[in-house]
Amino acid sequence: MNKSHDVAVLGLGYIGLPTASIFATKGKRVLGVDVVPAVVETINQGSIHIHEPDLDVLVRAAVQSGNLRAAIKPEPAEVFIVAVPTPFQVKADGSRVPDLSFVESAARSIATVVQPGNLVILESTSPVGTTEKIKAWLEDELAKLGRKVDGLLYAHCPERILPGQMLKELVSNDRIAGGLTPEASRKAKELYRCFCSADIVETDARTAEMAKLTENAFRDVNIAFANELSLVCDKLGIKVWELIKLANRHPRVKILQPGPGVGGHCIAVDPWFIVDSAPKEARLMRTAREVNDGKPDWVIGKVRAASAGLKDPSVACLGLAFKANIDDLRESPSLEIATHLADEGFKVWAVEPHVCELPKALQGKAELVGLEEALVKADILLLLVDHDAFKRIPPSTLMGKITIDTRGIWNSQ
Ligand code: SAJ
Repeated sequence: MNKSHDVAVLGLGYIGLPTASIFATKGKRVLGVDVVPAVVETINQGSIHIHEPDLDVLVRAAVQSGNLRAAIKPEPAEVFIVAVPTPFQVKADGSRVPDLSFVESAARSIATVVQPGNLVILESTSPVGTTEKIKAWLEDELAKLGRKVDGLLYAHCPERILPGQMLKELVSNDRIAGGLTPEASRKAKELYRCFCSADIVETDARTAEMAKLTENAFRDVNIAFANELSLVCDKLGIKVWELIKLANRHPRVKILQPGPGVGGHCIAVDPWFIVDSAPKEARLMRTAREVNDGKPDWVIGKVRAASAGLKDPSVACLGLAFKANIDDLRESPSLEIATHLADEGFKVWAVEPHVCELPKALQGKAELVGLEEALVKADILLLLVDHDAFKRIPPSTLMGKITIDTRGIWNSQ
C-alpha cells in the first residue's frame, strides 16, 4: 500500500494554508507541516490562526474531509511545496540581504522522507537562484544521511494572490511553473491544474523567480511615483488627488494612489532581492524603495506642523492596517506613524475597526477607541487607511477639525 501523501506543504501561513486546503478540497491527500505546535493544533481542529475572508470555511472543509492533516514534521509525499517566509536582514551599512534560513531548513527537513522521482516546489518569493540552492541543500543533507535518492525534480511556482482576495485569486490567477528541467515544469503544471482555472505557463526556475520579484518591484516603483508626486504637489500647492484624476484621463496614463508609505510583507521586501542581486543595475528600484520608505516621516512632519501652537495635542490615527479593509498590521506604515507620534509625546487615539486589541508596538502608548469617540476627542484627525468605515464619515463631522488625509478619501471629495 502506498502510504505517502499526495502533497506536503511546508509552512502553513498566508500562502501555505490556503494552498494546502484547496488541494485537499480537490481530493488530494495533503499533509501540512509547520514548526509551531499551536498552529498545527489549531488547523487539526479545523480552525485557523490567520485572517483571510472565507479561509476558515475552506480549512474546516479540508480537515473534515479527512484529506488535510497538520504535523510538526514532514512525512513521505509525492510533492513537497515550500511556502515558508523569506524576510530580509538589514545590515549595519543599511543594505538588505535576503534571509533564506527558513527555506534552507525546510529543504533539509525533507531529506529523511523524500523518495525517488518526488517533485520539490518552491512557492515562497525568493531571490533568483534559490531553487538551485534548494537542490544543493537537499543533496547535501541526503549525502550526510548516506541516502541516494534519484530523479528528484525541482520547480519554482510563485504565488501571486492578493491578501483579502486570496481564495478567488488562487483559482483565477495565471501561474508560472518554472522547473530546473522541462520535466519538472510539466509535472508542476499538471499538479496545479487540479484547482487553477487560469493559464499555467512553463518556464525555467530563474525566470520564474525573477518574474515574481519583477511584479512586486513594478508595483513598488509605480506607487513611489505617486508618492513622490504627492510631495511635489504639496510643495507647489496643488491637490495631488485632483491632479492624478486629471492625468489618468490620458488613455495611456494610469497613476496609482499616494499613501502613507508601502506596507505588507511583499512589495516592501521583494524589490530588495533584486537590488541585492544587481546593486549597480537596479538603481530605480532602490530609489523607489527609498521614496516609499521615506513617506511615513513626511506624514509625521505634517502632523508636527499641524500641531504647532496646540497645547498637549492629540491625534486620532484612523487605521493601523497596511491597507484597506484587512486586519494585517505587518510592516504597516500606519502603525509606524502612530507609534512614532506616541513616542514623540502626542496623545494618540488609535482607531482600527479590524482588530480588538492594540498591537504590541502601541500597548501602553496609545488608546484603541471607536471611531466616534476619536472624532470627538482628537485635535487632529489623521487618516492613514482607506477602510470603508472611514469613507462613510459625514463631511460635516470633519468641520472645524484639523484633518490630514494621506489616502485622499476626504480631500478628493
Ligand atoms: N498602495 C499604495 N497605493 C496604491 C496601491 C497600493 O500606497 O495605489 C500600498 C498599500 O496601501 C499597501 C502596499 O501598497 O501598503 C501594498 O499593497 P498592494 O495591494 O499593492 O499589494 P499586497 O502587498 O497586498 O500584495 C502584493 C500583490 N502584488 C502585486 O499586485 C504586483 C499580490 O498580487 C502578491 O501576491 C503579493 O504582493 C505577494 O504576496 O507578493
